[in-house]
Formats: sequence, structure tokens, C-alpha cells
Amino acid sequence: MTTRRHFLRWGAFALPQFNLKNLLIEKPPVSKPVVVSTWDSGKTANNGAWPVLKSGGRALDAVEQAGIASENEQSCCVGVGANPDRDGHVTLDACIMDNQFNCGSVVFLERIKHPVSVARKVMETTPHVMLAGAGAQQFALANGFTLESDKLSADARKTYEHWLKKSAYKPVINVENGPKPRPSKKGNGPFAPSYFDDGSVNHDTMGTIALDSAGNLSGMCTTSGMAFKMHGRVGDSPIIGAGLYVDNEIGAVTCTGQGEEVIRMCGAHLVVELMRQGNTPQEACRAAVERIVKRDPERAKTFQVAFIALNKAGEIGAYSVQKDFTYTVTSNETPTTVLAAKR
Ligand code: SD4
Repeated sequence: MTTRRHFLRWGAFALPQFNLKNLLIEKPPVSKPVVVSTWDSGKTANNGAWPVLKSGGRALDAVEQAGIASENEQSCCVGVGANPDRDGHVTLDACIMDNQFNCGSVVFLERIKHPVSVARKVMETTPHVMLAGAGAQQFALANGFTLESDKLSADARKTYEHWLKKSAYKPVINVENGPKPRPSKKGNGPFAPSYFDDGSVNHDTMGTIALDSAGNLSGMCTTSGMAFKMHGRVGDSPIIGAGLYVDNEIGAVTCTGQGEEVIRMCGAHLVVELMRQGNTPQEACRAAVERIVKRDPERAKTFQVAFIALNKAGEIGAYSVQKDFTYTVTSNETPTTVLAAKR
């Protein structure tokens, strides 16, 4: 039963103006295996991961499948069909981390459909953690990935052409004060906006963390970063310790939102360390958000940052600066979308 305490803890204060029918606002179950992804569009990611976990597979394989599923979907913010930078190029960032501190990352990667799998190849077949730009693309091609078209997807072209009319450079991610999102054509619901009227905000970076039947944790993060960013800009998502961190003794954490704010605080690593000190995943996510906000409370009114965390016991937590951050949990056949507590 959903108790009042659960409502308080899991953020019923943050009721958005949207239709909440599909959202379950209660404490997610503690169970194993389990996969948790950012946003309600995390359903796609979890549906990719779940068959692996259900059949007793590794969390690492599950999170890679989550990334692949998200990258296959033509969305605003993940994969080759995503929104471009301000010069019209789609540049992709992704990373992956397993239960033994092995990790791989690609940044500023163009025209490769599955950056998450390239990141895994970096992790498993090179002595390095991160490859960038042309070098990352060269590595991908040498490893059997194919070069995709350099044309923007129809959605991205439309959005970009709309943005070009004003070309306003507003590298701020914020849902609270921004224009209302257009509902996604893919049926992801109001929480997965494809784009906003002035192109100033965007969301949908896919971060996934999972705990498998053997009790091992892994995570991945994949994104095109901010829409209409400066050419060459890289956010938090592919940076181990910022957009993703996994310590198999403690927990796994990923995040979404304004990457610069996350990088400054080594966000995902911070949340893992806060869990190590005895905080629940929820408390740890909250403390990290407070730390980010404390630096500049006025500025924090203008951006979103949201963390999701999963500990070794299968407990889940999430917390965001602004309202309307959702995440999706799968611990049986049906993914459940949860509205996160907010500051
Ligand atoms: C970035 N953190 O590039 C990403 C953007 C994001 O949902 O999360 N969007 O800064």
C-alpha cells in the first residue's frame, strides 16, 4: 500500500501540470534484478535491458542493450537522429561502466549509430577509457561499425530550421520556466519533449543503471548532449564520475540535465560516495542536488539536474533540482514510471 510517508519521500509535492494517470508515485520495489533509466522514455531503454536481466544475464550486457534500444529510437536527444549542434552537426557522447571499475567512453562522435557499443569496445579492447571525435569514429569503423548518413533526421531538421530563425544561444536546460514541450510523436508522453518552441531547452539523455541476479551493478549513459550547443562542446554524460559512476560495493548512479553543473561537482561519483557514507540512494541524490544548488541558488532556478541511484541492495533513489523529472523502473515485465522528488 502507498503510505503517506511514501508520498512525502517520493515527491508527491512535485505534482506537475501534466496528466499523471500513467505515473505511479510510490516507493519503487527493492528487488533483483532491476533496471532503472532516466525519464519516461526510459521505458524503451528498460525494454531493451530486461530480457537480458530476466534470463539471468549480466547487468553490463543489459545496460548496453538499453543504450542500443534508445539509440535505435529516433528521439530528440539520443542517437544519430537527434538534434544537432548550432552548426548543424549531430555529435554524440556515451559511456559504459561495469562492476569492476572497467569503463569506456566516446565523445564528440559523429555518424555512428551505437555510441554505447563503441564505448564498450573502447573499454574492452583498448588500454584507454575515452576516445574523441575523428579518432573515436576511426576506431568505430575499424571495429565494424558503419558510417551513417550525415543528413539530419526529418524531425531534427525541422527543429534546427526553427532554431536557426533566431539562433539564440541559450545553453540552459530547464523545464520549469521554459516553454511547454510539444508531445513526442513517438508517444513518450509529455515528459520526453522533442523540442521547445525557442529551442532553448531539451531533455532525454538516456542514463541506465542495473543490478543483475548475481548482484552485480553496471551503468551506461548515451546522448547527443544539448541541442544547438557550440561545436565541440561535451557535457557530463560520457564523463566517468560525472554522468555515470559504478562502484560494485556501493551502488550505481547516472544523471541528466545541465552537464556543466554536474561536471563541476563530479555528480555521479559524489552520489556514490554519499551512499558509501551510509546515505540511502534517495538521501544521496538529494544531498548532491543540494550541493549543486548551494553553489549559486539564483542560477539554479534556471537549470535542471536530476540523479538516479541504485544501491547494492536494489534500493532506488532519485532527486532533481526542478520539477517534472521522471524515471522508469523495471523489476518485472512492466516498466513503471516514477515522478522523482524535487528540491
Ligand atoms: C549534457 N547532460 O550534455 C546532458 C544533457 C541532458 O537531457 O541530460 N539532457 O549536458
